[in-house]
Amino acid sequence: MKIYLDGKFVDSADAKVSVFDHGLLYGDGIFEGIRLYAGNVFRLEEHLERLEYSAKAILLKIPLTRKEMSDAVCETCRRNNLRDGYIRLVVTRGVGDLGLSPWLCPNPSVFIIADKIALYPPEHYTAGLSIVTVPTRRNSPAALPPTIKSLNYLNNILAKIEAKQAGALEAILLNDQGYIAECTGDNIFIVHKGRILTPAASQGALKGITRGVVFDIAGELGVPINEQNLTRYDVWNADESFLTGTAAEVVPVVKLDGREIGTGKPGAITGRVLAAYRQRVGTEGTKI
Ligand code: PXG
Repeated sequence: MKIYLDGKFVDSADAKVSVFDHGLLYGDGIFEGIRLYAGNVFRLEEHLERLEYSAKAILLKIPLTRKEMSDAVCETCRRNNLRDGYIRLVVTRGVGDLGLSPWLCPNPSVFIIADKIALYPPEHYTAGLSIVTVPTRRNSPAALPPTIKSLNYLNNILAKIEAKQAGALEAILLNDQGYIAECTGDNIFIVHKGRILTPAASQGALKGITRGVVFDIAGELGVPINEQNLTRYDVWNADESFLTGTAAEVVPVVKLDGREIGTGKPGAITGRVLAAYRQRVGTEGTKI
């Protein structure tokens, strides 16, 4: 496998970053997880825009222009003869002496991994997920804005551990006010009386690219969609629920905290959204 690392393509065995990289020492950096479908990178411009917004928020200067970054992503896919896969784009603060200050690091580091994707088992989509609410709260936007896709994922990892310990594959994290924020690596939606509802990003969610596509799809399908504060009670009493993310795409949720959602089977609107999503990923995108 060939990895893009600071302007060069190197073998994965040689794709190494320093122990002095502040991305490793302090989680000081940002990333994107992107999908390649049939030789087309899905929503590449939106991912690169979000990367730039994350960089701005942490005062990190990405050493590549948008066009150079886009070319580097496509070239990494081509060098690996990849047609379908997963692209991990990371920008770290770079190498610097010990100490929190980003000014210790003159050169941010950029690397891009393009690999095969381990797809979720099909039964997740046919049977739906059973998930739980976990005690760990989502980072407060006033402390570490969840809209920054940063290398600090410990908040999400703690929630993932709690989900696993409770025998579930995924966790809902509440925000510091007790409203639903998101899951560990996915946004959450419910369907109630024919409307699709999801928490606003200001409630502690990442502005997911897949989430944005669901807004487009809902418009196209003529299903009303709104951002709204949601509680666990709202999910328990929803007709349907689903999660969205680059890796998971659109996955039905059929149980939360031991309460069946709707019929306890993946819902009809969820099915239509998933079908429309799969149609889009097969036809849109930036040709590598
Ligand atoms: N919330 C969080 C906290 C995420 O990390 C999403 C929502 C969904 O966003 P997108 O833009 O993907 O619709 C994410 C996405 C990985 C991986 O390798 C993580 C994500 C996406 C792809 C891969 O862990 N997180």
